Amino acid sequence: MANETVLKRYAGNPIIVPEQVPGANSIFNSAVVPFQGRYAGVFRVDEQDRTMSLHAGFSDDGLHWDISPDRIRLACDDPEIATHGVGYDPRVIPLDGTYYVCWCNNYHGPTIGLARTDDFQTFTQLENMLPPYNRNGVLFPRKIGGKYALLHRPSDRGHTPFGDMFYAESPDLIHWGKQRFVFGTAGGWQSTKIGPGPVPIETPEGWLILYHGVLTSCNGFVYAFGAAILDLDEPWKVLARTSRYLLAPTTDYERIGDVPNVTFPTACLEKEDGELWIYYGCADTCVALATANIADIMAFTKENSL
Ligand code: M1P
Repeated sequence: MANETVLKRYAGNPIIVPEQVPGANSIFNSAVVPFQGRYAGVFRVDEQDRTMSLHAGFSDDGLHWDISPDRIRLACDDPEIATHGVGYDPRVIPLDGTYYVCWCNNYHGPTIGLARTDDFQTFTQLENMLPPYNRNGVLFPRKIGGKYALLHRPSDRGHTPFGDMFYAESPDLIHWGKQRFVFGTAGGWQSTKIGPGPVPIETPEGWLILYHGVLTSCNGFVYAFGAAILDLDEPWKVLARTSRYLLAPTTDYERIGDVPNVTFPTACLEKEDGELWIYYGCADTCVALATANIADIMAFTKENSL
């Protein structure tokens, strides 16, 4: 099965563009979830002063989004860690009857912040999950073995020419341990760094994850994405992982923008009959949608496993 037959780009791409928020330089790498019969999301909005901020938004159909012109103001009762909605690359995780937001926060350098919300109107900031430096983290959507579980990718302060994926777990979302290596770089499209993407999807055969893989060309990084299947009970054990990418920058909106040649998946919506809507940031400028069937991605991942 060819990757072009597994993932289909939505014909109306890009679905979210900077013009939707006054004062936005770009909107990309954003996270959406089903919410009260509609959809809600947390969006990465880089403002025209190039502050990176998080904005909330709502949609009836997952395609047309009403994104707040105002940055999310995180409530936080600890001034030592309060960061007031500055940050980027959010993931939103439905878990324990509420919604958690992980994002790249700033606490003496990039690290993984955590907040919760019940209504996407008010957000409470919690303890950062990891020490600096780290720019990609996503929680599993349920506890595993009675513990909260996290995929993340340690980094540096800069543009990080390396990166492997790790697992950690916690009894309380504050104290993290049981650090495990999940997987690292491989050849070609994933030779410089790899990192976690959307919330893992539970299937009978294992956790299906989409992850970004980066190569370094003579003109800089190229971000594509692939898939992997992780053990349900011990998710640091990799059951399969794509040797070929599922999607790489080929369209104008993926190739041309503030950072050219970036496709960066951050959210999925599970629709009827196993259909999956994959939201990905494009060229650090806009958001696009690709559709696929979960069974097809699973088959592709196993057929093309490293
Ligand atoms: O500009 C490309 C990407 O750079 C960062 O990714 P990384 O953490 O791999 O360095 C992020 O800002 C990402 O959003 C962006 O697409």
